[in-house]
Amino acid sequence: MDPCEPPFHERSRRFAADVDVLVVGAGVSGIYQLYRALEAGFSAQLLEAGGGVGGTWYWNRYPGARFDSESYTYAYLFSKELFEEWEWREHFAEQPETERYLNHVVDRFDLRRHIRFDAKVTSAVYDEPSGKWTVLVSDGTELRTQFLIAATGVLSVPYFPDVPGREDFRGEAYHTGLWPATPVDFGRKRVAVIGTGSSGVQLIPAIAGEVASLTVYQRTANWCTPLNNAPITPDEQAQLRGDFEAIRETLNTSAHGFLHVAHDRATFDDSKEERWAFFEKMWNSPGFSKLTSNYTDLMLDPAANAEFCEFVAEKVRGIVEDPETADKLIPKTHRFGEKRPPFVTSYYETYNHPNVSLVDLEQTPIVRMTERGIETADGVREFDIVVWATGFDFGTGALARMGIRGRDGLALEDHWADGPKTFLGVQTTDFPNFFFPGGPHAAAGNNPRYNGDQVDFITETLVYLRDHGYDTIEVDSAAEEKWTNMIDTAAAMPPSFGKISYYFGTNIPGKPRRYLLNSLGRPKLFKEIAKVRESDYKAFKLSRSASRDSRPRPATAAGAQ
Ligand code: NA7
Repeated sequence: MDPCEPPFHERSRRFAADVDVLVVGAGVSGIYQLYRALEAGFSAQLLEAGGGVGGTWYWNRYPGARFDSESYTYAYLFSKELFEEWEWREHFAEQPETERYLNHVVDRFDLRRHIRFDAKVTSAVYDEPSGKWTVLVSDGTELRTQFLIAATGVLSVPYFPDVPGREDFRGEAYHTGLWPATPVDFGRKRVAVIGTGSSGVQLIPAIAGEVASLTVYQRTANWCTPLNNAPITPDEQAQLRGDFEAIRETLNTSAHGFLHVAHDRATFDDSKEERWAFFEKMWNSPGFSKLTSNYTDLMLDPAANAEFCEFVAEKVRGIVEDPETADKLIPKTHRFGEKRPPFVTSYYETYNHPNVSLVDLEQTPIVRMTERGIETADGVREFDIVVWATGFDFGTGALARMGIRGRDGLALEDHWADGPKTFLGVQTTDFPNFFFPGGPHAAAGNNPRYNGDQVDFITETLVYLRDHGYDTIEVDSAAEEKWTNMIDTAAAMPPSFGKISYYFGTNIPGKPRRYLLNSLGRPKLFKEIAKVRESDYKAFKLSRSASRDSRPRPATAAGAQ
């Protein structure tokens, strides 16, 4: 069936709203949600704040930005034809290729006419009598929708640290997450990069060859390991096409959403010599396989993790010629995988360039920005360009800034003042008919895979409501409490990310320290979704708002454990 026919304005307005489904955000999840809603026969529209599709892959267009999940594992799997016709050039595609791909998808499935660009949602208010949402857009327009689906992403609100004098700097200043469409001219410029997370360490080697000087301001060293990117050969392309069904099956069922094969041995099953040989294999393996295919106890046994860290530290010392710089680049305060590990291409090698230097902010913290540069405890350095690679308000940042108001005008940001409360990372109490796939609490791993699971579940839920004559859905508070408690409890146990990671909101001053992923991951998500199905949505209150003779069903939390 063509998912886009007939267009939404020709459909029956079965919920007497402007649209049945309003999606916010044209990133990977939002595009998929739009596709699925249309395919299921709902009228749907998508609002996007940016001028084009892509979400993360629209805003993060800094030099060096690329996937660190394999391209074909990150891409959509809903269409065999799409999978077969799009040939990714590299195992880990660069941002322009991904942006092209997402534009291709939107045009291939005729979705563009359902998308409004430069349309930032400024408020979304639930209207209790009608059971619909009223959404205000930055251009002054107003829309009414039966179901509001915020696919606004977890890494979509860039974070600028509150450095005194930040606005005083007179040179060019950029954030990696808000990169301009016009290429930045780094040629022969004195450049500072602040931040050495995944974005900073991708950008740094990509511009080092162009600049007059590059000064990297590092607050915390990271355990960077090679991405090991390569072009996809014609033989590999043919194999990918041939293996589509098997690839889809693996990606749709695996815990982390990767194709990597898990190892079957623990660290100390092997002698040191065998371990080092295995770690060498890991060092040369693609992207996240250092986490997913490493020794089984890597994230469970600190002594095992320390072995891998020792191996990586040896590698850094072997690559970086200046021992003092090498030492600064080796993390001292956290283990591998305790923070989100970046995957790099020639990152450590960059510090061997004579025009590249590293400032360790642990030793010499930033005091302030001046008109001409950056002042640390060590004095002022002058720059033409400063790049803030300082991260994002992860997980809840966008949702908390959209002016979302649920029952009785309750602000989502107040409802979540102590951290998000969700069920399956898709709904929260007091916000009926509101969903947020790709937000907090879903799972962990290859992001589009588990966000796609949520989109599939939401679409299935909307169809269930339609088929059973309901038009209002709200998660039961007991189900939400159980899911949220499960997230918090599991987060305190290995192999969860550490409390120092931004997955706990730690990078944002004043943000509650609550886990924003789900460390029990996709297996738990799948299990609970199955329970919802089997129990006929017992974890939700379903009602008919048309006549407002709301008949909430008995509230139970059978869907949550
Ligand atoms: P990250 O991973 O949050 O990295 C942000 C970096 O900015 C990190 O090195 C921070 O140091 C640094 N930072 C933050 N605040 C400051 C201040 N005040 N001074 C100096 N340095 C600071 O964001 P990315 O954009 O790199 O990556 C985000 C995700 O995008 C990534 O995980 C992938 O999923 C894609 P810190 O470590 O906090 O000391």
